[in-house]
Amino acid sequence: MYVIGTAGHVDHGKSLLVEALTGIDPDRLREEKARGMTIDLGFAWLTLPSGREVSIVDVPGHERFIKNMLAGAGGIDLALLVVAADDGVMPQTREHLAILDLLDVRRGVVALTKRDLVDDDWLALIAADITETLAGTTLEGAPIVPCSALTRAGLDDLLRALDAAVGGLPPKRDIGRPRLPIDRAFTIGGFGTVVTGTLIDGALCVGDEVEAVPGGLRGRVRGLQSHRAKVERALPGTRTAVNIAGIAKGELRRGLVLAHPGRVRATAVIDVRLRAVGSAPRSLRHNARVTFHSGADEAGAVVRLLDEDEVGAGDSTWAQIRLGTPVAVARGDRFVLRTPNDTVAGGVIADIGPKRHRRRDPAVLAALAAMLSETPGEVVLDAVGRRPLVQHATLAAELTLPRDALDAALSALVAAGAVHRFDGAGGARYATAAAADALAREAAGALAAYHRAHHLRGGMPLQQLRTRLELDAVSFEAVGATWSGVRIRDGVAALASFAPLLSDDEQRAADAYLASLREGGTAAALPPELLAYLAQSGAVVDAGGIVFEAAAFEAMAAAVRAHIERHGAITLAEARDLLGTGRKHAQAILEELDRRHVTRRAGEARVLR
Ligand SMILES: Nc1nc2c(ncn2[C@@H]2O[C@H](COP(=O)(O)OP(=O)(O)O)[C@@H](O)[C@H]2O)c(=O)[nH]1
Ligand SMILES: [Mg+2]
Repeated sequence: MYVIGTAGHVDHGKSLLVEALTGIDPDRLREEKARGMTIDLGFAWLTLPSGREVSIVDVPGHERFIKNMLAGAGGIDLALLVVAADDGVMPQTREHLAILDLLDVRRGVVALTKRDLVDDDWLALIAADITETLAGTTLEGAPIVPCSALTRAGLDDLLRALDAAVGGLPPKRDIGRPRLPIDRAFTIGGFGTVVTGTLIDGALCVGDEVEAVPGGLRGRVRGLQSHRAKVERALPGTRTAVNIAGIAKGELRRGLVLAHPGRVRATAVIDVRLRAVGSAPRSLRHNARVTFHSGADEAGAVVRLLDEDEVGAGDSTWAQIRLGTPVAVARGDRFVLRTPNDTVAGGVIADIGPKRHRRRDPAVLAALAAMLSETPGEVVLDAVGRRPLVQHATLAAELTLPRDALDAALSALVAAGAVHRFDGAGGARYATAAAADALAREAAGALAAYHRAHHLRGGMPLQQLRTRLELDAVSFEAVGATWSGVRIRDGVAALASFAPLLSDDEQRAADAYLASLREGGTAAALPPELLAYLAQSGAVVDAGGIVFEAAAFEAMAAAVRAHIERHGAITLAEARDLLGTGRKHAQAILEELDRRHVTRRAGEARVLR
């Protein structure tokens, strides 16, 4: 399915021609009918002689409504440039043509309409002028078809020319990531919220979860229509009306993009290749304030020229555009820049997640050129390298690459060793080899430092290491599992080569402590780290602050267990008598056995679990 968009000066006969071709009056607003002038976008459709069905978007020609024209032109495949034979090429003929050129609309047909108003000589003169005007634009050489919407003369020729042009269009891209730039949002009684737009980049199905970007409002596709007919699945290229459950109309507006949740993101900074229009009255300067138009959206913007101080008419350069409000765009999308009265420039988006660049930095300019060079490997490597670790879904949302091209590029990079893949919950994560090495090195360094500071501890708490590396829990687990030199066990990480080892002084203190425990004496307090080490290594049992030599504790535990087996239960007083200790020690032992799930309380006594 393809979309034809009208273009041309106000009053040149665009809307009447659409009605003559389709039987549908595209001027649907009361105000449009009253003023006899198109204000906002109009929509119609048509079956061509070949049997192909196409959509038509009719745009306003008046310069006051050029932003509506831009919203419509953002999604078209083919231009129907309408020129009134009596008037000839006029200012918005040129401006619309410049916009089509900047948007890279490469196919078109010129309808030289109102043919009934002029003679053959005049018609030839105007046709020659049009040919000259098209020269050097994407529509150079487009067929010019004299016709009249009033008398219907030439309309068959026009349909044939449109049919031939549509037949030469490339198939619509399907990268499995549908986007619907919204051009209308309204409510229908009993149905709720409906949005319309031209679906691109993938199919949308009834039942799909959707998100409006920017803003992130979520809903579900309750119904789909194309050309007033119900469909279960809308394909890329179709004019689509989406009935959404879960989002109120008031929360939606022209310019937002409907997509599957998380698959399309909004950005307020983009890097672009831009070209100043050939007829620009003055140069576009560094830091110029403009209005940015892309898809059906617009936003105030500042243009930072990265390689020049100004761009002259017809010249191209690299720029970073900073937007006043975020827009949902993708790499490769086209855009137009306007000042209040003029279309000044336009071009293609190279990057939707750039850093702030130093101006005139050759490395930045080379990287941008690579972004547009369409070699997926370089683009993917660059995108992976922007952060230590990235999820597959994030890459897919950032890059305008078909899913299989992204996967193929990732596999090739992984096979070549340039990118490391980490499997974990929620899908694979990727890091450049350099970033993966840096993470492993940082972990090893952090552990070595930790072992030096705490040579008696078994290792560094995982939480602490993870925070140090600035990784989320799932990423940390996926990456940590690949470190061969690191042991992760019982909530701590340690270098594989590390084992806690006592110094001579510590060994002496520990020996003295154990000896005094064995003799039943009250040992001098031990530094907590050393005591923890002795407990960890199994030499002592720390029963809630009362320390026993391990062998003594085990013997008393066995006695308690045997007593319960014989008598069914044991009380604190019985335990004290049995063990020949004070009440405090007996209590500590019983509570430790509770903690170890050997016993449990039953009233005043304890029984086996
Ligand atoms: N004589 C004549 N008048 C036309 C023709 N097409 C349109 N018009 C008239 O031109 C005026 C503007 O037409 P419209 O379709 O609204 O122009 P738009 O602003 O380009 O959409 C209207 O009064 C139409 O009736 C035509 O082929 N012949
Ligand atoms: Mg009109």
